[in-house]
Amino acid sequence: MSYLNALIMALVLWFSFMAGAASAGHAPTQVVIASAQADLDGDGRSETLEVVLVQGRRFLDPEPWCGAGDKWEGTFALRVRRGEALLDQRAWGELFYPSGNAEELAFFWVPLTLVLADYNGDGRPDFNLGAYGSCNANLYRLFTLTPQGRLAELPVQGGRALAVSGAGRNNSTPLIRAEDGVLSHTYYDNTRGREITARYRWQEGRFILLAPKP
Ligand SMILES: [Ca+2]
Ligand SMILES: [Ca+2]
Repeated sequence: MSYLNALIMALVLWFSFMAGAASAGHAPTQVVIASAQADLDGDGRSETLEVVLVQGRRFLDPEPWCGAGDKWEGTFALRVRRGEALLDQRAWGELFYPSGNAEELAFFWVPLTLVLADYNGDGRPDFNLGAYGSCNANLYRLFTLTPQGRLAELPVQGGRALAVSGAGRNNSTPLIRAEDGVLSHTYYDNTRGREITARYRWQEGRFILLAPKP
C-alpha cells in the first residue's frame, strides 16, 4: 500500500512538473524583431527604437493568400530606449488602431527593417510602420518621438492610414516619400483602375491632403 502511495505521489509530482514546464512554454515571449538607432528627439543623444513581439510566434504561413510568408504573429509593442533607460513603450494595436481593434492579432513579415525619414520637416527623424492591407496595398502610419520622449503618431487628415502599393512584404517602406515639404505615396485604386499618388503637406500638426496633380 505504501508502495502504491509512493507511486501515486511520484505521478502527481511528475504531472505537476510537466504542467509547470508547459505553462513556462507559454510565458511572454518578448523578442526584439527589429531595431534602429537615431537621435529621435533631437537632444543630441542616440535612442534605440525597437519593435517587440510581446507574445506570439514566428512561423511560415503557407496559405495561398497575399499575406502569406515567413512572419511574426501575435501582440507587439514599440519601445524606445536611451541606453538601458526606457523612454516609452506602447502597444502596437493601440498605435495602429486608435479607434479600436487593438486586441486583434497582428503580424510582421520577416525580416522587418525600420525605415526612418523626416516626414514632417522638423529636422528630427520619424519612421513608418504598417500592416498588410490587401493584395493591392499595405497600410502604414507615421510615428515620431516627441521632444518629451513619447511615441506619437504623425496624424494624417481624417485619421487615415497611408495605402502603399508595390511595397511587397515590407512592414516599413521607403516608398513613402518626403520631398520639398510634400509627403507622397502611391497606391492602386481599384475603383478607378489605375495608380494614384496622394500628396500631403504638414500643417498645424497633421498632414493635409493636397489636390491631385492634373
Ligand atoms: Ca536623442
Ligand atoms: Ca520629423
